[in-house]
Amino acid sequence: MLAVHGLDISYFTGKLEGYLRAKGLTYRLEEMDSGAFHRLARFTGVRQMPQLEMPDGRWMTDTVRIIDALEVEYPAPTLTPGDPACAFIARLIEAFGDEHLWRPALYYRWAFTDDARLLSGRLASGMLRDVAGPTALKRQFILTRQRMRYLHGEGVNRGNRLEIEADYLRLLDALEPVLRRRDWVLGAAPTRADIGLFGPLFRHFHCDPTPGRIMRARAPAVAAWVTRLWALRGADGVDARMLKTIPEDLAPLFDLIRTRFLPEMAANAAAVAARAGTVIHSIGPSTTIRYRPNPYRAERLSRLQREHASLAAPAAARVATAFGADLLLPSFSPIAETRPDGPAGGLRDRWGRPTR
Ligand SMILES: N[C@@H](CCC(=O)N[C@@H](CS)C(=O)NCC(=O)O)C(=O)O
Repeated sequence: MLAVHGLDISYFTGKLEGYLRAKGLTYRLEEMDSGAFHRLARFTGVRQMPQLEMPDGRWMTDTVRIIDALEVEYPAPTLTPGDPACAFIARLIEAFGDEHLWRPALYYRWAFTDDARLLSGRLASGMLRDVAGPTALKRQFILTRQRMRYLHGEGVNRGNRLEIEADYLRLLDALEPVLRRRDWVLGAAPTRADIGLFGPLFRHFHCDPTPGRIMRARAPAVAAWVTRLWALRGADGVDARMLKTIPEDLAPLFDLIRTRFLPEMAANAAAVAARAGTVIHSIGPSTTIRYRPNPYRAERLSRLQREHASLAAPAAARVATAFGADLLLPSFSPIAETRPDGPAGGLRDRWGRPTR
């Protein structure tokens, strides 16, 4: 049986669980403690969760690479649309879910008292169960670490927090009418677009107290979609291969991707390429965000660019029409993949930075 090593409050563990449920693949969740977090990284070269243990003893990490591999190893039901334009859009929405929604998801978890108290308690008794010491101290350690890394470290401050909240509220407003009309983001079958959005929308926005309250009041159809995806045991006879058209009602979501996500990905990639110390990016009228460049994200944009470049002209034209722009991806020199597939290239962290 597949074993997912992670936590039941983790964004990317939730994304992988959603994917396995949509595929109808049986798995068990092994709750990581801090020792396992360090130990298991030796199998894959990346210190992060989830780490996936395959029945034949192989280890994999990075949900994008895992899903790429499992889509080949377990082809049915597929979550990859047969139509190349739809397949590209699904991957783009997945990347938006993975990378752009990370900041608002972490912000809602660690900036609000109720959420931070609940989740620091969960991490103290779960992830840090193998560390000796009083729970109150462990909780304080977690609170300080997470706020440093995921508020300060992701560039959140009092001046830009409303823009970060807007990312969540606009997402709900973009998805609510779509999910009132149909079950899945791209049509009658779940795809990687649903899976990518599921990480933040399930584990953070749906389950954490503050964004959960907002979701229930503002976007009940999104809340229903979260539980619909969680309840899947295989795609129930529907298959993404049937999806052939890019739905027009996704325009508000594409707008967020075009105006909020891709420009920031490009600014980050330019900073990585220039070996700059800081990304400085404008995210609203007189609102900027500053943070340390993220090499993993730069690679992710390169990957999207390569996939976009490999589309045949008619598919690329349909993608351009859907996005209302000729140029989907900002142009800059693609960054070569530097992340190792295994531990041979040394240990890295979730940002793609070398670590020990
Ligand atoms: N790109 C990775 C991201 C995985 C990731 O960021 N996982 C988070 C938990 S949801 C993590 O391991 N954080 C480690 C830390 O906080 O140091 C994927 O797709 O799996």
